[in-house]
Amino acid sequence: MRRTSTQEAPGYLLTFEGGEGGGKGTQIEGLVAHLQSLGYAVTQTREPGGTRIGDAVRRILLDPNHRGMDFRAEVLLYEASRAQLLREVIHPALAQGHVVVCDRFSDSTTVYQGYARGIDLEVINQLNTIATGGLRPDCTVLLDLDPVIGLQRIQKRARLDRLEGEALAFHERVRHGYRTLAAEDTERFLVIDASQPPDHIQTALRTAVVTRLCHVGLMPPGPGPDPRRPRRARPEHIRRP
Ligand code: ATM
Repeated sequence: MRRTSTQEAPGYLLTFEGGEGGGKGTQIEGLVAHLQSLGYAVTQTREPGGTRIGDAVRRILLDPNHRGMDFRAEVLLYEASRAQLLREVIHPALAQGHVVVCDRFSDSTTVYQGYARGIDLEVINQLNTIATGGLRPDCTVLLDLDPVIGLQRIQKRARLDRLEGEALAFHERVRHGYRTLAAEDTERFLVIDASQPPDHIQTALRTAVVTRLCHVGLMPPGPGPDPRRPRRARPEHIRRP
């Protein structure tokens, strides 16, 4: 049985969310490889960024020299990157029936600019709707972690970006925001305790995601072609097994 959500396209939008140091990148890489090995056509992307224009916006947003950025400028830049990503990557991939795995989406704006910065949540909802045209993820994985642990993990990095350098209280509000959203929409959110060992998380994630895909009628298509066989080049953001 296919889902009856607002989306008409045959694909599936899976987003990843969470605060700093939760291991999103590692978990996404492992899950994408697994889904591809099962024969799913997967498009992997991220926010902010994922397009040439979006990557340029990302550099502006995360530059630690831009500490004086106005909150309204910040939120509009995130939405600008999102609108471009939908047009260039997400809509075309969903139309082709891909599983789109996106590292962050509109929930990040609700949480970082809404809950953490304090911009009115109704305004954020309106801006999100303008950028997404109302498209909502089919499933959102929340890697939930105490920010004290998350920030300890990222302190080892040589240079922190503009948002990573925010005070602990900011990151506490981020966590509270995510947990609130997840509690309000238990059907969409898959909350995972990110303090567990990464391989435990990956095992649970694979099972939960494939179960959800099957639930909407997207059964594993079967192993993909032999990876050693030469294939026609595809645009970088469109990955198929
Ligand atoms: P990653 O670190 O996950 O690549 O995300 C970049 C930062 O952008 C992240 N910050 N920290 N710390 C979260 C932030 N962000 C927002 O504040 N609002 C948004 O809408 C998005 C997509 C990301």
